[in-house]
Amino acid sequence: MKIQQEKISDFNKKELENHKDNFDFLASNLTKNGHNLDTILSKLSEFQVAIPSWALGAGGTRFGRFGFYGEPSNLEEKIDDVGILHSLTQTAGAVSLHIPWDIPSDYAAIKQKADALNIKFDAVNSNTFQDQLGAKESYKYGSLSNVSKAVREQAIQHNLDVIKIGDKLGSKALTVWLADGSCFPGQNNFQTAFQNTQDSLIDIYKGLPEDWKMLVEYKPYEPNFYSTVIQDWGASLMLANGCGEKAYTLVDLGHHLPNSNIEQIVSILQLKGKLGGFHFNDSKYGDDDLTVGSIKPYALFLIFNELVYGMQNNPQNPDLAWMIDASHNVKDPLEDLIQSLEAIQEAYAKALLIDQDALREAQLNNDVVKCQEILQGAYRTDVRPLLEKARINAGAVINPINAYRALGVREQLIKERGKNTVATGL
Ligand code: PSV
Ligand code: MN
Repeated sequence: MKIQQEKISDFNKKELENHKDNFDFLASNLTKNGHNLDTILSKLSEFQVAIPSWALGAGGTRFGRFGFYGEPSNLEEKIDDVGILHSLTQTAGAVSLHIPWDIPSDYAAIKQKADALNIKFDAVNSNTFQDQLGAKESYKYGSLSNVSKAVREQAIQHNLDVIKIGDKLGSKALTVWLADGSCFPGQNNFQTAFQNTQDSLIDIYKGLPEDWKMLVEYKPYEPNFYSTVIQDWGASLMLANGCGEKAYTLVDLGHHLPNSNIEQIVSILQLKGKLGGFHFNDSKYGDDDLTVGSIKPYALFLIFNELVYGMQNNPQNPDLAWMIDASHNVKDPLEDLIQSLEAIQEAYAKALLIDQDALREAQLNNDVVKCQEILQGAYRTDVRPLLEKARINAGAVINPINAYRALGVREQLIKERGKNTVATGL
């Protein structure tokens, strides 16, 4: 299914008047306060977030999976779904593939499809957390960290193969997330596991094309529940530094112990030029992979405050690979992703409203109250009309969820694909 541009224009006509009233009110307030709306609007339009190929079907939990009708059953259909999201929002101009869930059978055809929908291939993700049918070695006791050289070699080779696949599609980064760790004290020698991981990552790093990055993702627990080899940003940064300048740390919002100060982690990594990628989601307890901004929108805003500061003040840090990493059991996955995209844009827009000079001055004067007023003033601004305007400018719809429902996208997908399709992924 492809959403025609005229359907978007028709839909916008109905909501334009309402949008205009809200936008004019906000625009006049922001302009009075010295904001340059054109700059903010163009930053919002430029901000593109990759959709992970595994979030387009219903996610499961270890207690079961409730499928969603009309799920994409192959890579072509997944790209179509990203195309739908991108037409409605114009903020989802990339897809992030997970290998081997999404190995293209026809590279030229997949590339052509993605090009036609204006979708780029962002970081490719390797998978050494599941055994593949027919694989010689098992990852039950780890992959890059395994005590067995044969297992490590298989996992290294998989990552090198993933790079080759990504290269054919135009990706420029490999994301490595390891489930490696231990479930019980004494099961692993921490130092051996870490050193094996470092050595394996170096071997993968040697296979990176010149213009590629390697992104090392950390996570404190799950599926291992006593220790994880790359448990936090410190471990990730050490491993990245041990590989070289093309290796970076990747922050996934759900991969922190409760109450971790993620904005501080993000800030310091940017200072050191070592923040390479970012996975968005939200959580109440652990790596819950809920819709971005659904639980802790203020925390997301504070993180964006640091990201914006870094983008403006840390030229030593490269452009980041942005991706949504969420998937769950109860919502229509496309509606969920639309909500996540909106929450990301909203947090970004609010962060762009922070008067950085005034904040700096208040910090230098130790005016703690003023600092809080500045941050919360920006956070309390209802920026939704700005997001709508950015979407109109980019040729997207004013209200993507309304449009998705009014256009009967899911119904159409069910008609085309049937009720019993299952997307590859978790
Ligand atoms: C692991 O929890 C993770 O965050 C990694 O990024 C994986 O690639 C992704 O989720 C899907 O399993
Ligand atoms: Mn992740």
